[in-house]
Amino acid sequence: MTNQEIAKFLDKAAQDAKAVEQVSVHNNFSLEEAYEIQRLSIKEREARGEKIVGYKLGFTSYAKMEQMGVHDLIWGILTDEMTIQSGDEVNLDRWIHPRAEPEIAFKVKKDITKPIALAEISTYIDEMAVAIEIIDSRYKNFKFSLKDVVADNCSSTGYVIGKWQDLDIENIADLNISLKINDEIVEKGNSSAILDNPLKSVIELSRLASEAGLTVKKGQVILAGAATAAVYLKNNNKIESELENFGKVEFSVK
Ligand code: OOG
Ligand code: MG
Repeated sequence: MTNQEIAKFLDKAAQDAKAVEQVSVHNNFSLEEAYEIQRLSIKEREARGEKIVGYKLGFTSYAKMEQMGVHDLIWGILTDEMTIQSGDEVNLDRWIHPRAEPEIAFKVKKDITKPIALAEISTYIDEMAVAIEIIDSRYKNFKFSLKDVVADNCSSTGYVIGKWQDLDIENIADLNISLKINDEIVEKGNSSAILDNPLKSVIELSRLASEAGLTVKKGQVILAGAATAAVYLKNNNKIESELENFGKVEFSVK
């Protein structure tokens, strides 16, 4: 398949909620091309009217790297179609084998057009919130190589964001975060697990986006990557994430 064909193939797998074979098994493509495939798959979404609303980083914590067996930082694109409102109930059938993970979200205050340094973060980021990311690999058994997961837009499929609050630079690198399913804690971690400081995810994104010639725009959202492993969702689950000092966010599945 050409890169364009692979992009359409993965886009269709997502739309049909049907797992497919890892595309790298029968197709030879580089990591750079995997990102091109990712962008082409987003173009399919844009052609259907979806809008890019932000970016996500993946494998920014050891817990996630170990769970999935991929040890390189990755980045993907979020569209408005993936947004789930806080408190919503959604149907589990829209996904293949969804997992949830607790995340920290940042809001972009000023266009990021170049690699930025941690010291200038407050120029570019002014708000943060607790979030939940729903990931749903399009690959059978949720198994993939680095190139496969990148081509598949890093398993992106949904996210829920809590109340936006002022960025707390002072404490951001030491906040407890947890994931609860039906009121029971299933994952517990600390924000330090995310690259020692989740703001470093923004720094990494600024570098990667600028290498790719992309601007991370004012108002867009950045998910820093999960601090803990992800958990499979089942029917009638209420999923809640709590971030120390920043409250909770929840949604549920039928
Ligand atoms: C890939 C996405 C990783 C994170 O927060 O580390 C990710 C996956 O685990 O399927 O979103
Ligand atoms: Mg994630």
